[in-house]
Amino acid sequence: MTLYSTVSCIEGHACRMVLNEKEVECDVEFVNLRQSPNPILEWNPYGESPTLVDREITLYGSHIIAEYLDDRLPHPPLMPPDPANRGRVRMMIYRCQRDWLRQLREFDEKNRKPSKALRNRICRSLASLGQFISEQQYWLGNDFTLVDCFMAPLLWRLSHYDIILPPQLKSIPLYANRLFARDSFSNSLSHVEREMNLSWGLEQVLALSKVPYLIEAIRNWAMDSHNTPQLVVETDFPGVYIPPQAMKHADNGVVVLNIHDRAIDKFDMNNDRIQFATRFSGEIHHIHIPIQAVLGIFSREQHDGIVFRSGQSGQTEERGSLNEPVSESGPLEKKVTKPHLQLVK
Ligand SMILES: N[C@@H](CCC(=O)N[C@@H](CS)C(=O)NCC(=O)O)C(=O)O
Repeated sequence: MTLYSTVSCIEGHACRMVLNEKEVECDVEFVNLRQSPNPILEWNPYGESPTLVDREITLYGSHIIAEYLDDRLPHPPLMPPDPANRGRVRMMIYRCQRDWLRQLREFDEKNRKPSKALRNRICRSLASLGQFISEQQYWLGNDFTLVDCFMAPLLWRLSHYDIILPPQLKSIPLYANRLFARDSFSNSLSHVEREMNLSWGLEQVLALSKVPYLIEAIRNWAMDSHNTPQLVVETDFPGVYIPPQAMKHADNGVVVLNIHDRAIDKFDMNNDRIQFATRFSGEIHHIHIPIQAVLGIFSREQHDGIVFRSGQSGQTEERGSLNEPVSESGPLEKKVTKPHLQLVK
């Protein structure tokens, strides 16, 4: 089996990652399409990278190659078993190719950096399509699929294309690091691709945010001191789910929630998100807050705690009255005046 690919082709990179996931013996031949005659024309009438030759069959179109490899080499499976989820994988690869890979390639072919408009568009669409990534390991859920083999080469190239994700969108870099740490990814890189993101090894060290550890510490300190730990949350942050009854009391895109064990149930925090259940008007609601949406945490009684960052409004620790109380029972908090918070960078 031979895969022909250029040294920097994004789609070729995706197929190389699939091959490495399958741990199959395959020759990867790096080709130069500018050579005359184009070496791929022998196999593919379009002369495009990637092209796969496997015994008597030749395939091109990266999604076709990727699915063929998954059919031909079933372990580990990279497609879900059921038709609906297989359809989701196919749709996401289609969108990834159409909205991102093809457009970036067009700039590459002209030897130009992508326009600012395209970079902004990619940033926005990554943010909106990737907003659930903080709840799961991979793009479509907790199973690694072919979609991740297409996302990895794209995410690897973001800094190369000067596409800078907003700092509050940390779940995508965390997801990217999860992909880059796979052997199949590092083994799939050509020497040119390896140089595209030299800072990755350093950034990886930052992958574990200290924020959840600090939230846990301040929450425990407040509860052990018979005080009330209050979480300050940016309500518009993608992936925040707070029931409408609580949202009504948000002030300037910020809501303060009592997260004392007495006020909530099933508090569950990991490096990406906080979840808990609470009651409003006797009804149980499940709250979901990506860690990046947390602006700070402090004790209501001592007005002491930590600010992680300011909200979109630009206010910082000098934020005074955050919102009015609704009831003593739910997690909504009483008016807070000038907590003495320390800004943690
Ligand atoms: N839709 C194709 C696109 C493949 C493609 O256009 N590849 C580029 C290289 S990344 C190419 O071969 N361009 C032709 C050229 O540079 O002459 C796929 O997904 O494989």
